[in-house]
Amino acid sequence: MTSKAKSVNKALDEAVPLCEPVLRIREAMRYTLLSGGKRVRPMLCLAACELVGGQESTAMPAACADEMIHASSLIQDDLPCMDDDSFRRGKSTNHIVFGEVIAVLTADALIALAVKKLATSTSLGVPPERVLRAVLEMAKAVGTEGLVAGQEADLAGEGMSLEENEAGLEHLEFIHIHKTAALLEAAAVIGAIIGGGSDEEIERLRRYARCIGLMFQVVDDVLDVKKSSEELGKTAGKDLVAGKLTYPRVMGVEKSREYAEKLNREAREHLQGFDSNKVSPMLSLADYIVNRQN
Ligand code: GRG
Repeated sequence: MTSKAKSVNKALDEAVPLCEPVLRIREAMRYTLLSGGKRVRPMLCLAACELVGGQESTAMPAACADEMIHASSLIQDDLPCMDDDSFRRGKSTNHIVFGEVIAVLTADALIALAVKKLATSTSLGVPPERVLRAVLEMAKAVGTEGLVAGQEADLAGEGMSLEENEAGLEHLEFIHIHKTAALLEAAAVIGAIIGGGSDEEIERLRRYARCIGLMFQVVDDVLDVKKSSEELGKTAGKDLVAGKLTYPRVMGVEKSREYAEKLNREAREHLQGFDSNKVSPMLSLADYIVNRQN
């Protein structure tokens, strides 16, 4: 995983060179794209490609595209009209450093670059029909069947008390299947498509990734509670104040942890049938997500 993350960082660095003319927008793209991050989505994409028999290098443009979409979504999520966050990954957010106009354009440019990057997979010998299928998966994960729908639902439920939000758990699952799991799912599915996986292999990986996508968010919510209680006394945690719908709020911290473990078990079940030696990076990735501390 460490070596995969290093290769991804190098490829991302090369994807947005600071060439002449040095545009502010390119600096802003690099600022978010290269400001740390665990690189979970690209790792998932590369590992899925290898699992179905493809080469890591063939999936690298697709892996970068996944991270570019992720970076775009983070910039937008942090804007004053959305979550209004000033810090991410221990640094000032994009709009704080570059201003709102550049931040919005940066998010746009990252989406365009992601599509361009994915399309360049053909120059590495990936058949055009696989690339087209991958582009469709990506578009589905970003738009009204994915991130955008999840974000709308999330913002609509903000500030509601649990009593006001009757849909509770159902609403929460809708948000995170769209807002978080959709891109993780697309990353794995795109990797498997690029690697030449069969329809059955692609669908098994889709189900695995959906489980770990949801698990990712349950763990995120539990970590937020931990962070909030550590910070309490200095400033109350944002989620507690804004009354954001989270798994610990709906089912409590202990039940949330158990749910994450259940999703990890389910994710593993979907991998049965793959070569047991080749599947270990996927299992490690799931364990990493469930046990992560940041
Ligand atoms: C059109 C791209 C696009 C987006 C519009 C703004 C928006 C709709 C969606 C927001 C989606 C969002 C920010 C979801 C949160 C997902 C999440 C769990 C982020 C944290 O991911 P990590 O932990 O972050 O992988 P790092 O920093 O490690 O990369």
